[in-house]
Amino acid sequence: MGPVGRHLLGLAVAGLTLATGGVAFAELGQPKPWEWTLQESGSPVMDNIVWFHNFLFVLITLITLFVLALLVVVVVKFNARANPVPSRTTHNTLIEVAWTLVPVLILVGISVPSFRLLFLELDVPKADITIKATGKQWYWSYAYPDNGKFEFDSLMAQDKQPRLLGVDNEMVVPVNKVIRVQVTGADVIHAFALPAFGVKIDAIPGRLNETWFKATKTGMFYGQCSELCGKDHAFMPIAIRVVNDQEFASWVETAKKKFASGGTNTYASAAGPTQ
Ligand SMILES: [Cu+2]
Repeated sequence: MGPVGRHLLGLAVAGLTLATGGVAFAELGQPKPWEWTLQESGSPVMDNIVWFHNFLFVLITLITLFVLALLVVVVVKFNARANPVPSRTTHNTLIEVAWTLVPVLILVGISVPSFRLLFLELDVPKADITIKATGKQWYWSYAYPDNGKFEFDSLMAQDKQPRLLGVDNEMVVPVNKVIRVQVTGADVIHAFALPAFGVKIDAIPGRLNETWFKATKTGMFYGQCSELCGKDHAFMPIAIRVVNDQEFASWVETAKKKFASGGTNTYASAAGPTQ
């Protein structure tokens, strides 16, 4: 076998390994090897984002094909050989009205679902549970103000899979409940992002941003800090475990005890140093 053949064989083996690896690790709520689509949706907001993405994709494809067709017509019909005496036309009212009106109508057609989606993301519906997520250099803290006022830190765990996404303490939420997430930063600007829920919002010191999600499937969902925040920005993943109501209730009981001493901030400082 020549060097080219060996090269091709190597590529085939690598491809096969990646393909089987992809199948082995193909799980919900996390990126997959060679993924070229959006992550599978796990919330109503993400369903809408996927729809909007597909809608725009069809639209831009049609527009691009239309412009390409016009270009081809110009190249074929109006080149110097085919059309030696060019027209000296400079104005055409009908065409000018059309090429102004049609793009306006297309943009209005885009803006309607676009604004609907923006409001869906940022108008928080009546929440079942509120969780406060605080971005810190370089980890997240999650507080549960209406479930026993505990707070805990969530740090990347080197020994956990998926690599760079597993954490020691996951955020735990019940399935099919509206979770309001209040997001802030303790030191610099971070961003709380979870692709499968269609959530991405800045965590800004001194400001409380709000977003929400309703997980429609149980399982693990992963995201990452999405605002460059310092040297370990790449190592502060967001891991959310979606469970059923009973599991959530029993987790809350365990968490109340486990995290009684608190995370690093919210309640500790509010309660004073004696607590
Ligand atoms: Cu960051």
